[in-house]
Amino acid sequence: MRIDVVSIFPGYLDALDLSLVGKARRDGLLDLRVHDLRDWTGDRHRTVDDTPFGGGAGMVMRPDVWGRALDDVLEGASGRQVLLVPTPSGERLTQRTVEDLATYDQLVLACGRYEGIDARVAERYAAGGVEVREISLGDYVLNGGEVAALVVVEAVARLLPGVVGNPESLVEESHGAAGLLEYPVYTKPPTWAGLDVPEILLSGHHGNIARWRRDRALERTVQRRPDMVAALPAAQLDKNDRAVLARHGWFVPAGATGPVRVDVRPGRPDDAGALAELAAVTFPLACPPHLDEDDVAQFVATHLGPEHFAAYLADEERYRVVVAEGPDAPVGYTLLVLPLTSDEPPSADDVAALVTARPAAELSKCYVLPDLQGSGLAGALLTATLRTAAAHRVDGEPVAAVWLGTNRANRRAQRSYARHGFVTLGTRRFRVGESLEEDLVMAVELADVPQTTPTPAATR
Ligand code: JD8
Repeated sequence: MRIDVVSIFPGYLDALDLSLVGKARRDGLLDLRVHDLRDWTGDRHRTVDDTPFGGGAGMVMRPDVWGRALDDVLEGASGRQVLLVPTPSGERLTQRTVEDLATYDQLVLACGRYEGIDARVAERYAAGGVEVREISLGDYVLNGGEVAALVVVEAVARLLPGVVGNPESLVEESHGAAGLLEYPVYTKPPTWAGLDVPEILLSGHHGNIARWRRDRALERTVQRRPDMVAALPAAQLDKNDRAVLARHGWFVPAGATGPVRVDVRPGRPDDAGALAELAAVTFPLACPPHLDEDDVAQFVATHLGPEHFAAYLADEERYRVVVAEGPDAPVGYTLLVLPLTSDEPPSADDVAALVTARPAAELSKCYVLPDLQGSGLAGALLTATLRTAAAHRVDGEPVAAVWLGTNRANRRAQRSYARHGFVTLGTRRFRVGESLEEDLVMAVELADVPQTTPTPAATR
């Protein structure tokens, strides 16, 4: 590949004589030519700039000087060439851009200074059939294009065959094909400044080490670059990946291209309307098929309308609502019914006989939209809800247990509840409209529920 850099400060690019790029030039893997723009001036003062038309501060670089320089540099080069003009107003340079530029035969970098280059330069070459790309390093202002030229040359050169010793090392990099930030790296000594290298890296177990590294890369990306998480292809996320993302509030809906951020939070009064809409969709879906639609609709109208949610959200002594807020609307929710006294029995006698712990709260509703079932969201909602119950005090006593009724046929729900410590205590009769259903009664003692998300052993 040939790269030409034109600048009034050619010495700025001397750093490219060093390190891998310098070696690539000496090994003939890269033909890098740095040119002084003033070589194409014609006057005694080697003038490259003049005052801006329309007034204003500073100076603008003359088009005629740039034209002579770029004509010479672009001429005679064979193959695919592109004229790159660094500017704060350019398209953001990314690893995808760099990977594309690495496929060209010639890159020409026009490094401006002052207030920039006369706009007709880019216009004229584009009109003349030369591919022109205005690029920016990022949303901050530099004094010229040379730094961008250094970045482009190094970022492109290291992708050229033979430049980086072990091409393998290009694979797991930040912004690489995986779309993740890189994992933390360590070397000798195993203990430094009282800090140990993570044990797993000394284990020699390559599978565990690879998993640990991927988990750390996912965590870093979630913490530092949520925009990159949203862009992760769902097809590249395995079960473990999805579990790590779920622990950080990112879930992959069925059929979605990638993860979505879901914020699990306490309900607010203004959630009433949206929660009623969500309940009207989710409650029927959890009902067994034999249930009469009218009965289901009557139940929804009687218990899950906006006025009902407004009441639940307004009375925190009796009710607690936890909402899973998706990008545009709630995608899940739970409704806890709290005891008003420490010895208040569950509302139904058949349940009160089964759930003997006191104070006991009822997990009355726990629903997520179908495309998020199996994504880990129900689990996150349950964890937050059990924590809410555990933090509640009735007559100074912490809530000791949470019970729920779930339709005998709803195996998926029962498995999810069991994963959170719920055990089946028996059954109860549950009325939906005119139909009397049989529910399983499950309960969990909150003393057994860890109050903090267990930190996976591997991170220590
Ligand atoms: C080229 C002249 C300076 C810019 C007046 C300050 C890139 N990410 C980036 N930030 N800044 C640049 C950049 C700045 C340049 C030139 C690139 C040529 N300047 C100008 C406009 C405001 N001065 C850049 N890539």
